Amino acid sequence: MVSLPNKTAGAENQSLAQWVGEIARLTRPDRLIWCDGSEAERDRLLSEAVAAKVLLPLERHRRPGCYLHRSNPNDVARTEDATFICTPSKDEAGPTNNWAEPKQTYEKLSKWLEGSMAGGAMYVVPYVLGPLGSRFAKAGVELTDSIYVALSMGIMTRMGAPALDMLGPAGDFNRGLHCTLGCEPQRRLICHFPHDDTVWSVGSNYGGNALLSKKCFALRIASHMAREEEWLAEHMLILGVQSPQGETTYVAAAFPSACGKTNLAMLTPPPAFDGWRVFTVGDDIAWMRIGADGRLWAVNPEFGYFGVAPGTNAHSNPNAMRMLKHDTIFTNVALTPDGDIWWEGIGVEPPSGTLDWQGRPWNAASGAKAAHPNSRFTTPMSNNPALSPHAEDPQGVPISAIIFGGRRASTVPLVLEAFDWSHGVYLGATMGSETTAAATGKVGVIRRDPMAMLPFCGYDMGQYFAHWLAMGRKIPRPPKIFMVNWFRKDADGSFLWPGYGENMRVLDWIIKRANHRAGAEQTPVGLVPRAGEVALDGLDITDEHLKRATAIDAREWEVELEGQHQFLARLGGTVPGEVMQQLSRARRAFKAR
Ligand code: OXD
Ligand code: MN
Repeated sequence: MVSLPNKTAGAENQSLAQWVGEIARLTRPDRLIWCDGSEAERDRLLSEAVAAKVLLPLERHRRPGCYLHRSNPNDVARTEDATFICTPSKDEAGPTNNWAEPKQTYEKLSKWLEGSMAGGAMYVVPYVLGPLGSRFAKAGVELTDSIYVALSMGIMTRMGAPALDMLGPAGDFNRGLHCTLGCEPQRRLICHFPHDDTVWSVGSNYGGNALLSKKCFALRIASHMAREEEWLAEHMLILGVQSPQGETTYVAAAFPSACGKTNLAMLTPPPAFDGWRVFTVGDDIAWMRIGADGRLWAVNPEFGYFGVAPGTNAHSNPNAMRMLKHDTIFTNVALTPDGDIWWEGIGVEPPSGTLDWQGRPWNAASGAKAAHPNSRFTTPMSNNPALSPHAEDPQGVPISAIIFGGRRASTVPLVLEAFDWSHGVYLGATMGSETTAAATGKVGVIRRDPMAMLPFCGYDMGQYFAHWLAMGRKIPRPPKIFMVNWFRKDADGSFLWPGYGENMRVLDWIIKRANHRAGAEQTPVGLVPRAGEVALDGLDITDEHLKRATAIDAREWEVELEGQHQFLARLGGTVPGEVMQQLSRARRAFKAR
C-alpha cells in the first residue's frame, strides 16, 4: 500500500490528496512521484527514462538535450474509435461522438485498472493551461504510469509548482488518469466525463490519447466548459503578423490535423515581404473570450508543440528546424548512424545505416517509410525563434480574423471571406478535408470536419454550431471569418499555390480585409480577392493563374453543396436553422447567377 507524502504542496489541496489516494489504492503503484516541474527533476526523470530505454539520447553535439522515443508500433496515432464522451444521455454527446454511460464506464475501467500500476511508479503531474494568473488559466492534474508522458507533459504544459500554487488548498482541477495498461489495442479507451471534469485514458501512450492536457482537456472537456461559460475552446493556431510599421494583427486558424497548422503558425515571410514578421502565439489550440473592448481575445493554453515531423524542412518551416535543434523529444522518427534524426521530406538524403522508426535497418529501395508518417516532435514553445512576445500575456491577444481551412484538391478557392459571422459559422460547419495520418483510418478521403473540431468537440455538433452563433451575437466587435485552401490542384494535378512561406500573401489580403484596406469580389459562396489584390511580386504566378486558384466553379459547387446538405442532415435536428438557411442561400445564389 502506498503511503501519501504528507509534506508535499499538493497534499494541501484536500480534494487532490484524496483523489490521488483513491487512484493509488485502485492502481497500487509502488511509488508516487509528485512532479514539481524543476530542472533537477527533469534531469532525474530523463536519466531514468534513458536507463529504462524509454528514451534514447541523440548525439549530444548535434542535438543537445534531444531524445528519441519509439512507441509500440500499434500505438502511433489518435484512436477515434476508442474515444468516448461519457454523458448521462447519448443525445448530449451527439451523433458524431462515441458515447458511453458514465457509471458503467467508470466501473468497467476500474476493473481494468485494479493493481495496474503495481511494481511501478505513478507520476502526479499538476499543470496549468493558459498563461499563469490569467482569467483564461485552468488547472489540471494527470496521474500517469508513463515516464514518457510525465516528461512530455513537462514540455507541453506549465507543470508542477505553479499549478499547485494556483490550486491552493481548495482550487478545482481537471482530473486526468492515464495508464499504459500493457498498450493493447483491445484494452484501449479514452473516456471523457465532462460533467465530472474528468478524463480516464487507458491502453495508449500516443500524445493525442495520453497527454491529457491536450485534446482531452483543452478541447473536449474545455469545449463543454466553454459552452456553459460563454467562451470558445478551439482547434486553432494563433499568430500575429507585424507590418514594417510595427502594427500587429492577430489571426486564429482552424485546420484538421496534419494540414500544416504548425508551419503556418511559424511562417517565415518571403523576400517580397521585407520588414514583415510573423509571430507564433500557439500552434494547435486557442481559448478565446470576449474582452472588455468588445473584441475576441485568445490565448494558447499550451506551453509546447507536439508537431508532425515528416515534411518539416528548411523550406517548409525554417523556424521549426532551428527550434528542433535542442531539448526536444522525437517520437517514431528514423535514427541516423551518427545519432541524429531523419524523416521523409527533411530535405537531405538519409545516410546509409539509418534505422527506421522501429529501430530496424532501413532500406530506401523497400519503399517503406523510414519515419512513421505521424512521427512527432515535442518541444517547448520557448525554443521557437518566432515566439510572440505576447505568448504568455495573461490578457491574450485580440483576434481580427478567424480562418478555416482544409486540404481540398478542388472546389474550395485559395481564399474566401464570409459575408458575416453567421455565414462564417456555416463555412466552418461545412468545411471538409482529405484525411491524413494523424488519426488511424483511411488516408485521402474527404471527411467533413466542422471547424476542425469533429474529433475534439465534447458535445453535440449542432449545439456547438448554435454556441458559435450565440457567441457571434455576444461579441460586439467580432473578427471577420475566412476560409483558405492551400491544396487546390490544377487540371494537370499540380498544386495551384506554392504554399508554405508564400501563404503570407494570402494572410496579407486577409489582414487588409480585416483592417478594411482591400476590396473583394462577391461570389455565391463568399468574397474572393479582386485581380491584383493578392501580392504576387517575386512569384512565378500570374493574375490568370491566381484566378484559377480562386475560381468558383458552379458544377463543382453543386456537388459540394449536396455533400454539405447530406452531412448536415446526418448531424440531425440540433443543427440551427440559420446554418441550413445559409446553405439554401448559397444554392439560390448559384441559380440566380
Ligand atoms: C494533433 C492532432 O496532434 O490534431 O494536433 O491530431
Ligand atoms: Mn491538432
